Amino acid sequence: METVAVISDIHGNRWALEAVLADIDRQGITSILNLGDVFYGPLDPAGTAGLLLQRDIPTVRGNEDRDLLSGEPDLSPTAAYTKSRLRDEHLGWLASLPLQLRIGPILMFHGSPSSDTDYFLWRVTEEGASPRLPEPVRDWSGDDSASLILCGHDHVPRHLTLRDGTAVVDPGSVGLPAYRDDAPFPHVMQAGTPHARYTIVRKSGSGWEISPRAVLYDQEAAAAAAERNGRRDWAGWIRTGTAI
Ligand SMILES: [Mn+2]
Repeated sequence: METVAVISDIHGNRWALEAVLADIDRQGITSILNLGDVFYGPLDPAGTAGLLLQRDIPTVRGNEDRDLLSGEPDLSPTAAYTKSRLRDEHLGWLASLPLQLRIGPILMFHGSPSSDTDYFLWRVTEEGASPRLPEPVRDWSGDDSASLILCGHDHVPRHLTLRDGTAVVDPGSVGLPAYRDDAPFPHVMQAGTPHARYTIVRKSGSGWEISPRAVLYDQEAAAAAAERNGRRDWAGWIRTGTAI
């Protein structure tokens, strides 16, 4: 696996996923890794499943994937919508996903090594989110032999090189470029543009070459779906890539 396309946080945005897969195919890249949060959202979960499950893509499970499986009687309206659109085979596929995967020198997880709801590369305080520096990240990664660590969940493309040379890559979000959240404190995460994001990682002699991609797609179609499903907040985030 010399060259790999890393995707994450599709969140049911079939329009964005279609554009990203076309961009990956155009470049002749055949290895894709997926960091989870695949279907949850007021968009097109079944269309997303249709596109994704026909390919054999190693995938880890995200927190929103877990919530869809929880059998929780009080699902949020958006989770209930998502679940109602998915077939048993889609939910079965979600249930089969591991929380972490190790593929050769690559370690992948959705949030952090210990939780699918941690941000690995961001710290959230009363003041909002701020980027973590390399050393705390190294201490937390807990795996000294991986030379490439892949993480998602925060929807903002970012990469770090740790002191021992380990590359940490967060590809950002394919389908939701910005959002607001209340836990553990109110904060905003935003990529700043509406593009569908993913990252190409290439093994080179001395390390990993990292190429973030920002792909144009029909974000208006996705935003309109969010509005039809009662989520004007999602529509705005999708249209602008900001959540202020
Ligand atoms: Mn997540």
